Amino acid sequence: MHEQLINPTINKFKTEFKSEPEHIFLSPGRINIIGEHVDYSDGFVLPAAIDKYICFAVRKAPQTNLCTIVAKDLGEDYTFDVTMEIKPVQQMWMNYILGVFSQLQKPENKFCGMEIVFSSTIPMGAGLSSSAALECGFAYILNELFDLQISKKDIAVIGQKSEHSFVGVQCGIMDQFASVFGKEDKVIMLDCNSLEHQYFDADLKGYSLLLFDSCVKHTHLTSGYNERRKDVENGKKVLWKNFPETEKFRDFTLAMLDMVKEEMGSISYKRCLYLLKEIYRVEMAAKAISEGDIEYLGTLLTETHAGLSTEFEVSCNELDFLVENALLQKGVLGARIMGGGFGGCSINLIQENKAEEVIRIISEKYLENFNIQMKVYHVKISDGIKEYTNEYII
Ligand code: GAF
Repeated sequence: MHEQLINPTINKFKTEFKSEPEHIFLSPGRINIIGEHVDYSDGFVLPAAIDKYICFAVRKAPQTNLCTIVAKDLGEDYTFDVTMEIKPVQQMWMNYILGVFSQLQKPENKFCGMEIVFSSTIPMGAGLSSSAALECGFAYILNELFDLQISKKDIAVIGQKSEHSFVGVQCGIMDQFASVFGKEDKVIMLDCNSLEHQYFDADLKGYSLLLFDSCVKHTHLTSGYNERRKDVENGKKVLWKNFPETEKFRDFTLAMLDMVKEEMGSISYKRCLYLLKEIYRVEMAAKAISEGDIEYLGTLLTETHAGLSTEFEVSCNELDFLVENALLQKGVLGARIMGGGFGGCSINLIQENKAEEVIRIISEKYLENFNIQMKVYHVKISDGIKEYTNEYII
């Protein structure tokens, strides 16, 4: 990590600002074992932070009101005045940051200038939540540098709101929560309604979770993510109109859903059907992990893929191909598209000693069919955002 990420970020800081950074922060991406699209529907999710990070090298610049942010990997930078009104800008990456700053720009928070360089090992557009790592990383930095006393939960919520208001993606809370609350070797079982959560040991008993990147890039602003959310909101309206006593979306039953099928229309019906089944699957998956029933966990992952592909309709040919072919291989217990969909990675539950063979076969087939070289990520479940305090090795 030093060679690849931390040292180059520090070196860039030195050349840009002719000084040493005062702090280094690491903000991780995430995987999600199961529970897709249910984070905006009172569902449960099972994500975990991973050892792919955005690294921020940071220095306060008290002599000025200017905050300069250098996006090393993009070769771009942006400067804003911390005392001026903040509005969305053309550079999309900067909106994740400005959306956070605008929420914290209050009379009681006294900011000064800052110098920041960031660089990342989280592939962009691969469904590993580089955007949540950026938003929450920046909120975390402000909290530390200016002693804002924001709770970890609020850091996640501020990150999510930044996406809603400055980026235009109506995302749920899962990605931000995982980036902030991740714990080494633990999976988070998060209730997206109350934000109560518990940690599970990520012991997969000789199996591992491998990510196959389809290299089909997507962004939730244009992918159909917001549209799916609208379909779901329409469905919810009909459900609550007919069953006003129901407290949470997850309390609706499939029988109730069937009773309002006509009124809801086929699209919203399919979306809600997927969601109610997925919420149940997550509870079953948490039970399977805690009981060590890895085979059943695999079955649930594969069922999720079928739901995402046919009911929620967020897959694509490339991902269906990766999943279907992975499932044909010995040692693969389950596979599915991971994250919001429309591209990005599949997550595969594979027997550790069969992994190399599966990778070889799937890579070859994928290249042959789509002329795309699939990428493979072996990820380790890791801690959430933190300041990196080891002595910097340059
Ligand atoms: C994206 C969103 F940002 C999350 O909130 C979540 O809805 C996910 O897609 C699908 O589970 O990553």
